[in-house]
Amino acid sequence: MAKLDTHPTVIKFREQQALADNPSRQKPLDAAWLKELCIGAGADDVGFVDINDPAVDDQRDKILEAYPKTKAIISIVARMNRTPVQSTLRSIANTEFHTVGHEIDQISHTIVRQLEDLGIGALNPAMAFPMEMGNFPDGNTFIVSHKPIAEAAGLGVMGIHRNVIHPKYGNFILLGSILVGQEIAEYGEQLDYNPCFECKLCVAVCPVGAIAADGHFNATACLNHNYREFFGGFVEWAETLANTKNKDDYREEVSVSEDAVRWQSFTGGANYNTAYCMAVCPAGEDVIGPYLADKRQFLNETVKPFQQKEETLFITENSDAMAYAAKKFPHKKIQVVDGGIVPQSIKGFLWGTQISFQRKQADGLDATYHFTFTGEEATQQTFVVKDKTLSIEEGLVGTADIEIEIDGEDWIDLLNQRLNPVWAVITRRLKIKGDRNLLFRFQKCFG
Ligand code: B12
Ligand code: SF4
Repeated sequence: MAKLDTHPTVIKFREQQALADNPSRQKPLDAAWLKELCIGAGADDVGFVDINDPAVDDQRDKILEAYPKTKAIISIVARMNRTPVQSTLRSIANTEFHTVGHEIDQISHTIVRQLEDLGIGALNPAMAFPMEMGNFPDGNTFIVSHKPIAEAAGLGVMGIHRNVIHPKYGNFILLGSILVGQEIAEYGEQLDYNPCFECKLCVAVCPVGAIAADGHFNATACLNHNYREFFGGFVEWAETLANTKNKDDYREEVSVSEDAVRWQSFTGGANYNTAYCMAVCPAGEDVIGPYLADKRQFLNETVKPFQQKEETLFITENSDAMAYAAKKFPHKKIQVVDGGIVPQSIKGFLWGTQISFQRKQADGLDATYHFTFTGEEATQQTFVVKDKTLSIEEGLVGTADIEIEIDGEDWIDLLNQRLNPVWAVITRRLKIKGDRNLLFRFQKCFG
């Protein structure tokens, strides 16, 4: 091997390293310099978060798995244009979402390139898709959860609708995060107020009632309708395709226009069915003007068109969304769909139940369930449904109202309707001690 010290590559590399006056050589990195670099790359706002910030606690392991050298995180904000997001025509709003979504990925790419050229390691997980979809439906598919990072960086706070509201640009923003291999000299601080002023317009406009006035978010109501063209709807379509015998049989299940929508999603990127909560949010210094000027006019021009829109809503049978949509929006058509999150493992069952819990379906239920799963994923778990909330604890805790013992694989087969519950009881594959109706009520709590 040639002597490394005299190799032209090594000489040039060391010459570059010697440029000591460049702020990129400073350790920790100069915050003002880095901010300018990010704004220059196209970000509308930017903030920095220490990897040891408590706000990162629940995602630090995942972040370090993606990039073990992470010392800090850059949070990126890119603005969306309001008028297209406020259009009731989905193709217009989605063009804005896709354009700015790609922009975030491009901005993050440019920042990582510039840092890399300066010898600073950085990694940019996607703004949304592609994700680690192989984890679906048994766990989260995203690598970084951008919202808590943006909050910790001081770029905004989640409103009642769970979207981050920037103090100036309102919620008309998309977010990105870049993992950086060096410390940064100054980190952001959480805002000392929430730009959300609780007007509840997001609550009034969501067609599937995913947003409650008390801030509760029904994630699967949103997922099943809004993401119909994404993974949940795709899986259901593939199963329909497999189950139908011929063209006529298929057409009984799937209309030509649904196929046309699906074609568009495959070729041009999947479209969101709503985001009405974002469209109507008047929070933010640049946004609040029309609302303050004339609330009634704002309601008529910006909120009512979404409420009055005739459209198809995609809702699961056992969900809070079903009763809500039928009552509040009788002019909207409801299409009953299979649940988007049907677990394929016990791990997935424990994750998915927390997200798909339907609190109105659980009204009046006060019960402790002891589950003993045997087999490969053997575990004991206590589920308590009380006051319309669900809590899950490992082990058999407290006094059970019902005890269920079953092989984990059989349980998953039951949930996927591959195993008949009556047959499972007769063959003693499903052992139940206590009031069996409680199991029936339990199953109804998830949609
Ligand atoms: C999973 C996800 C969803 C899920 C869950 C939404 C949610 N509130 O978390 C669904 C499919 C419902 C969804 C819908 C939408 N999303 Co989305 N989504 C994400 C994603 C990938 C992660 C969100 C996250 O961190 N959740 C966890 C915590 C922080 O949020 P939370 O509200 O406290 O969590 C609750 C639920 O989400 C649930 N939960 C936790 N994990 C998961 C995972 C899944 C699959 C589900 C269904 C639920 C769920 O548990 C919590 C208890 O209620 C991010 C991209 C990313 N990588 O960060 C974009 C992101 C949050 N989405 C975004 C947008 C814009 C939307 C939509 C408007 C659709 C659209 N047109 O783009 C709607 C708005 C719905 C709403 N009011 O929240 C933006 C928000 C920008 C902003 N200003 O805040 C993000 C940040 C994408 C981006 N890069 O900009 N989304
Ligand atoms: S629409 Fe109103 S209540 Fe909903 S997030 Fe915006 S400011 Fe908050």
